[in-house]
Amino acid sequence: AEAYACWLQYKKIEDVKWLDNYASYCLNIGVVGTSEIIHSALDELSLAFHSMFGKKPTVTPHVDSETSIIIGTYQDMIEEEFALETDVFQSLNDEGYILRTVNHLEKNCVLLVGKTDKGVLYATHHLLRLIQARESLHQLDIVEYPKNQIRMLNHWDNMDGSVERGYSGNSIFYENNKFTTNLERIKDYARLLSAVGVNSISINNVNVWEKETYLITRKLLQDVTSIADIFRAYGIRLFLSINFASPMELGDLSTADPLDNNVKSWWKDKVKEIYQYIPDFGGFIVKADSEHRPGPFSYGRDHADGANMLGEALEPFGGVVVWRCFVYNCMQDWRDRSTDRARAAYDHFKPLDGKFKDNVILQVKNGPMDFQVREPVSPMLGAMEKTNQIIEFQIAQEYLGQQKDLAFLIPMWKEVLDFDTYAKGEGSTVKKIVDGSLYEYTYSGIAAVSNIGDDINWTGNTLAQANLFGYGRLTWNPNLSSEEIAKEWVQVTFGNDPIVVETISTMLLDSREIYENYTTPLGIGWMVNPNHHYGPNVDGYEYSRWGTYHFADRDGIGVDRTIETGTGYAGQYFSPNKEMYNSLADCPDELLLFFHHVPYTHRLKSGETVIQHYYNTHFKGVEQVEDLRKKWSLLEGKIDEYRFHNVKERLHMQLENAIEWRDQVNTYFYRKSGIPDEKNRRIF
Ligand code: BDP
Repeated sequence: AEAYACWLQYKKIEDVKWLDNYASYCLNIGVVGTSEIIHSALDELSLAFHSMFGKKPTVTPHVDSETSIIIGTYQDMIEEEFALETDVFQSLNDEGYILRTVNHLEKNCVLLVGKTDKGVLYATHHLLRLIQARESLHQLDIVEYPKNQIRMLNHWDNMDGSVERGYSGNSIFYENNKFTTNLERIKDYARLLSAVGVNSISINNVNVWEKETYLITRKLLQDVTSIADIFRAYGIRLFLSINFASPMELGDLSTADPLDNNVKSWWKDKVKEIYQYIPDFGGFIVKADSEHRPGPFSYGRDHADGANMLGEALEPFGGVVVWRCFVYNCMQDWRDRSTDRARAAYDHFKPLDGKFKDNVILQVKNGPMDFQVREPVSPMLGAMEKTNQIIEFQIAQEYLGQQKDLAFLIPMWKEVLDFDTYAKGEGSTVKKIVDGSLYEYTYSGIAAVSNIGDDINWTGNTLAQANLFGYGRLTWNPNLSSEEIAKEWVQVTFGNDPIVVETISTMLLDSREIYENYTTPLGIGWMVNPNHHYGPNVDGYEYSRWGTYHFADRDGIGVDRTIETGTGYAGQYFSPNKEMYNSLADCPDELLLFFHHVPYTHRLKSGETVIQHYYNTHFKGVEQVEDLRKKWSLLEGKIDEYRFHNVKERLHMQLENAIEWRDQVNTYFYRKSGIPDEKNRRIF
């Protein structure tokens, strides 16, 4: 039960001091106004209070002298009665809220007012987090609103029930090429997501295969509608990934050319039909001309032609097109060094800036390659002044240990969001680009590939729940620190025992660096097994068509992406990042091999040589995993058995994986270079 509940534990409160503090507020709810979303908020409160205080709260559709929590939207509240400041609400966006302790009818009450009903729902969850973290309610004075407009999850679920890059069982949406009948689980998912502020979701893989192409047909739209209804009650808008070739695969057309009039009207009719089912449908996610998916290139058209055609169809209904920028040649010849996959998105899209319709949003992966443990920030971010952008993260740990190994991703995402692109001079951070403020985008925000499946604990490794939770929290407010998010998550998930909070927080916060240590430090990436991407295989992709090379030979390693002698990729950045990455002397150690090919004996800023750094980090990484295991074992008895054993087992797998990485990587580079470890440790 604990594993399934994630951050909605609502454990019974035993401590009398806290019970008194909370019970004085929580047993009498007065609601002003109503809506489906407010209903969800009330359900959550009732459930939580019942579970924490052992007593169901009374809910009345008005406020009276008994009321201890007052709930409603700004619109429905009487400003004077509750001393609401008009200017505060004017400054909030639609999802904002205030949470305040007030004196009403000579009684202390918690006032919970949303700018709209969505704000009410988010305020509710805020209150429940406070209680679960044992914060006092006596003097609340909180004004909150999300910093990012679109806060989306992308599912890579297929209708056969599999999940592309899924590490937690099968899809919760589909089984055997049909929609699931377990709608209760989808509702629980919606609850979890709304608790951390996610407001958009796409429910099928970006690779739209045959079955999923049919999601936009009458046969399946009824089922899609049922799912959309569930999410709507939690403030979440539904999107679908579409197949660009749908007019051919579903219609009788012989082309999907975006400039063809029949194609245009086919999409217009299709969109109209979808909105008859789902009036607030979000729009389409499109992976086009990428990894063998169809797109406008087949017709000699560009991405703007393709995206705008769909944008035109969605426009009358307020829908948007989320067009992915993960476009590159996945069939390149490894013998030909003239192309660089890292350059691809920028090369394709930069020339199109200004050509996209206003309801088209480009979705850009955080790095130029593909979700490696360390990549520079994509130079696309900041490069498109006139085109709406959202960033794409991957919560699913495809390249980060697949939810067997521990990797808390918040610190990595924070690095990205805090990165200064210098696009409009100093201070042009990625977070200002994706929150829309730098270029005043109409649409902006953050999307991420979800990491959940139908495993009992949703995420395979229970500690991977922290990434989904943290994604939501960070997307809501990118200024939260990794430490705050980690602590908050542990508290709502495992309770408030200081040893538990401290131990798990530390484990989380160190984990990404540990993973990097035993895998691919210095920004090199891709030494994984082909296809499934788990475990080491140093040359696994070295002679393949995917464009992911490390160029290790007997003398050195790294990809020369400099302007003078390399692929020129460094030139895609604004100054001074361009010069920094381009210069061997100035390039930060952690990205050195992403930008430069250097001899093994090259000295890092730390003073170590590259080869010695590799040996050191790989030995250290394994020791650190052993230490993680020790830390976890001390928690035995402090958390429930199921979750304790789940993580214990995963840490064991992680140790085996780390040892394999250490031994393969160290041996490989020792054999290539012939340079021994200075400390004479065992290399095979
Ligand atoms: C890669 C995945 C692949 C996805 C692709 C994408 O390996 O399964 O389809 O990204 O983002 O990371 O489209």
